[in-house]
Amino acid sequence: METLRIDERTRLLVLTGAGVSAESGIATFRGSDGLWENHPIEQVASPEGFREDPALVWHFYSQRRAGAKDCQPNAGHLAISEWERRLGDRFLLATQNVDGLHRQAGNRRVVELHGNLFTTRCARCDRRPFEDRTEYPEGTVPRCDECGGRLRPHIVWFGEMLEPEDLFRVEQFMSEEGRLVFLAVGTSGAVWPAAGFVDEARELGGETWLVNADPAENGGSFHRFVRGKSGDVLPILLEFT
Ligand code: BV8
Ligand code: ZN
Repeated sequence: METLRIDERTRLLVLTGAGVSAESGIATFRGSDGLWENHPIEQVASPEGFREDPALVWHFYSQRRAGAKDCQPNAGHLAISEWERRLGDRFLLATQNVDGLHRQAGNRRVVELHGNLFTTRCARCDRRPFEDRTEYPEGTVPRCDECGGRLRPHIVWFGEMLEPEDLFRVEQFMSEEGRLVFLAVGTSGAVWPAAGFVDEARELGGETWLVNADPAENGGSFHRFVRGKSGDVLPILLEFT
């Protein structure tokens, strides 16, 4: 396997997707061929879906909270956390995952591009999003105790913009001085704008790597592709950096 070289000028940007959490027992999106209880995920994870049937959407997220709450980080998460420990501010992690496992594995320089499963906010007033691990019983739509509006998961749904400051933080990191290495792990490269990061990294002269169990939709954009499970491959890459 080619070696991922990291020297004192290297700045490592890691992007993760659902594949990194698969070995922790969390289902990927493509694995369930994009369906949840016969609903296309793009439909349930959307503002339209929430307007149409908020109880169904809360049932979907309550089930995912139940499924994720006892999961532990795996060897892939731990390798990514070790890279942060070694590189400090020459490391940044952008994750598409909402399961919180990277923080549990020790990462602190994390941008949760698509939000967090265990955080809830009010769909009406601008009270701060708050930690909420509640698995709401089927049929309930929790209400805001400040304005009476509907509560919603603090998740970026399909058709919703990502937080501008999150995207800015990733762009800023990519464009700073040094030798940029971009490593995408466990992502099918299907969802934008995260799927476009590899193109930006290349334009900035970065060396781009993909570690994934299968070929990805944007796989052709990467200089290197290492096919395999992140829990197996990342510890080996780490050992040689
Ligand atoms: C936006 C929160 C501006 C939800 C998520 C064209 C038409 C229509 C829409 C669009 C379009 N072009 C762009 C868009 C917009 C859309 C999009 O990209 N759609 C896609 C489907 C075409 N993007 C958006 O809407 C984004 N917002 O663009 O705003 C805008 C506004 C209005 C209109 C247009 C544009 C918002 C995107 C965020 C959506 N929210 N998550 C939730 O989680 O409940 S995305 C969600 O799906 C996940 O967060 C995750 O990011 C994504 C699934 O992707 P992956 O993480 O890659 O997971 P996946 O299962 O796909 O792949 C796993 C991979 O791992 C596989 O390849 C597998 O081989 C591999 N694997 C498995 N096991 C392992 C492994 N690899 C290694 N080791 C293993 N063990
Ligand atoms: Zn409110």
